[in-house]
Amino acid sequence: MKTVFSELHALQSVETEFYRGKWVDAFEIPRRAELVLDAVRRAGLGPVIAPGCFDLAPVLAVHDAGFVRFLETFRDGWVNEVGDIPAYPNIWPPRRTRMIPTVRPGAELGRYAVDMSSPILQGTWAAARAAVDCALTAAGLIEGGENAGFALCRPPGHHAGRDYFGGYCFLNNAAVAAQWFRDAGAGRVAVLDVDYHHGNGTQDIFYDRGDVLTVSIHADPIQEYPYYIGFADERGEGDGLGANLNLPLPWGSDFSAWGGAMEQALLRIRAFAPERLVVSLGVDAFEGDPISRFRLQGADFAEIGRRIGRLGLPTLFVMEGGYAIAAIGDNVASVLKGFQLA
Ligand code: 6XA
Ligand code: ZN
Repeated sequence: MKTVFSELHALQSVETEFYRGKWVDAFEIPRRAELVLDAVRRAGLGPVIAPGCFDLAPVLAVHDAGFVRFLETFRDGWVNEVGDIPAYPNIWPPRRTRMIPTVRPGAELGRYAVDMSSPILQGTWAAARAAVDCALTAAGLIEGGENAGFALCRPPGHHAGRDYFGGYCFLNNAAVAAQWFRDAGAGRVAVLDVDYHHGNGTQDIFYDRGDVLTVSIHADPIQEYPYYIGFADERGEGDGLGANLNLPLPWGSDFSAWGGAMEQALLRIRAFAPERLVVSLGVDAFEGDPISRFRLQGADFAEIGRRIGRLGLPTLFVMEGGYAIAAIGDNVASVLKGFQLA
């Protein structure tokens, strides 16, 4: 399987992040992607290629045009007003506001941000676009007949919704690719999100759609980010009723619980009979992850890959979270090798 990787990911880089009331060393750092790249090379997964350049049409097929324009143009106004510094929101519109546009970058930032974990930097837009390009390039390989591809996306994407960003995510790489598969002719597409955190943005984007099944195995939102969304009774709405499956698990869950949830996920995916599968591949369910509280072991990741491989579907893996620096590479490579050997 080919890996699609862009050096431009490194443009999204901060030293610190606000975590549990303090500024601490950042978890979502460029080194993560470099370590994953090293590991897939060491594992002999296949060639590593650079992404092609896509226009904004596939992004606009899942994201709000005003939001995309904001991400693209925000920095000019911000730098002009406050200088060339990372942009963190410090105000958010309350419920029931009329959302009337303002002329101030800081106010627009709060309109679209859901938290403080995704500062907009000078290079954020280029990095986020390159990540989407990686996802679309890997999707294109599958459209061209390959059975799988790995988009080594950074920044990640699954917390980005139609018109909001947060949780280190700006554009929803997996959702853009899933929609692109639909537009390329796939009748049904499934997204399986194995990241420790609920894929709230992906769920939200496809919530009223019956043609894209969204399935997520994640920490219970009553205890864990992104909170507020990701509960088991969220099943989709309208045409999408039944096409969203959430499998929340409590803190401390190991593979006996996680693997059981995965069986339910796979049953649902099989029943849906998609023509393409997109896997939001976070490896932060690992026991050693510094911001997560599941207990998956290294060997469990190979088993995850094998089980996905046994679906026998053309599969696009899209990188999401995972912050255990010493293990992120091996854990990602294990999933992909497990898939290949299934
Ligand atoms: C924000 C936590 C963001 C979670 C990032 C992640 N403090 N999402 O790994 O999958
Ligand atoms: Zn995560």
